Amino acid sequence: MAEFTVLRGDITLSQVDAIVNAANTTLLGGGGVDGAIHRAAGPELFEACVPFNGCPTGEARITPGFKLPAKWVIHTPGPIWHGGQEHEAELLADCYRNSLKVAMAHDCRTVDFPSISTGVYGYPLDEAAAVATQTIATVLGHTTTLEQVRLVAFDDLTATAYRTAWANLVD
Ligand code: AR6
Repeated sequence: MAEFTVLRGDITLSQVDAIVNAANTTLLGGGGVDGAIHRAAGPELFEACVPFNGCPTGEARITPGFKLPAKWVIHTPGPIWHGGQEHEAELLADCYRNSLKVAMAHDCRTVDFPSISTGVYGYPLDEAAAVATQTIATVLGHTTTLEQVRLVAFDDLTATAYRTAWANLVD
């Protein structure tokens, strides 16, 4: 079975088939990891996103990585946290599931995710980590093509939350 790991790092440096971008529904860039990815990839990434005309929350779109070490960027707008009663968990699960689906459709074997929605979008970290790890585990249980999926955490608190959530799943 494909492996899942959590590491501390900067996803713009990931040498993998695809990195996932925690985008917004315009797909035209922003702050946080989205801004970092667009800066590192160069202006061609913005140009490649324009024709999509945006993307609904939970869906995913793919572009080349341009100047990034990653071959592809998969853009997915996460849900904004509104207290948990507005389908946030379903939408967050959709982000992970649809991103991996697009990755597999493009023959990716290695995929890195940031912690979608837990920055500006305010999704509580432990709850987001539980949804993310459960969704990734389900996909990994069914894939024959993916080899490695990683969660690239920008800080220790985030890394710990995903490691704990993964350990709680395996139990
Ligand atoms: N590598 C890995 N993780 C990072 C990096 C990086 N280089 N930079 C930040 N993070 P956020 P969201 C972490 O706010 O909550 C944007 O403006 C960060 O510490 O980037 O989904 C978009 O355009 C946090 O743990 O994404 C949207 O408008 C995680 O990435 C909105 O923010 C996600 O934080 C999306 O908000």
